[in-house]
Amino acid sequence: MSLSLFGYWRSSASYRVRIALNLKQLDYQYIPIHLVKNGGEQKTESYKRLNPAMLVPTFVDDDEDITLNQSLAIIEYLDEKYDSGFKLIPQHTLDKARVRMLAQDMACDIQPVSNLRILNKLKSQFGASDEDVKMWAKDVIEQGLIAIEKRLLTRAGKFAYGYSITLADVCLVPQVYNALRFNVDMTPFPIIQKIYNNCQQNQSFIDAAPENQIDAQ
Ligand SMILES: N[C@@H](CCC(=O)N[C@@H](CS)C(=O)NCC(=O)O)C(=O)O
Repeated sequence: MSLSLFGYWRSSASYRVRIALNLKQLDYQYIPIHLVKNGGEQKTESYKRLNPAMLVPTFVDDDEDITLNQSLAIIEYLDEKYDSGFKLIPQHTLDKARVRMLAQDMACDIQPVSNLRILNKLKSQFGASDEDVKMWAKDVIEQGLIAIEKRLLTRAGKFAYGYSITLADVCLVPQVYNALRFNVDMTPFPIIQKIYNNCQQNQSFIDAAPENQIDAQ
């Protein structure tokens, strides 16, 4: 088995897949793609062959000639294909939908709107300052977390959905990392904070953390 992940230390989508690979106890090679250096290595011809959307992450299984993009699709693939480690997607139809709902709150409604290329566009096309784009990202994250905190009230336990780690936690930890990066005040989000802290006790989350990657700056 020869698995690789092309990612960037601070990319929340790459962080999700690193957590999932660790929780599934899968060995993989991590190949850094610098999103800023030289205008962004995600825009090179060689990387575009792996992901025409010019985004990280990309997951590759050389033995099976598989290349996948989109962190949630990669994680669901890993969870279905490998029985090892944690089961990240519940079996029951409604549980599965609720876990995906939480995951998509973060991966579809928060992260894309505060992604690097959106922030760059706000600056280059609409004259936003560095301070403006930081406020934009902070606001988008805060609005998203307000909704998630309310959702978690009903079904969170030790983790985002009950008492075992799921895809929702795999998305929550990188999202909180981003919130902290943009100086979001986390005091209105006690449940999110509790889950974040519980996840941080797990070695798979620790090993996947941005500061523990070979390309961390
Ligand atoms: N929906 C995609 C999002 C991928 C994405 O937005 N990646 C960001 C880093 S988190 C990226 O590559 N940004 C580079 C850019 O904006 O140029 C996924 O979940 O994999």
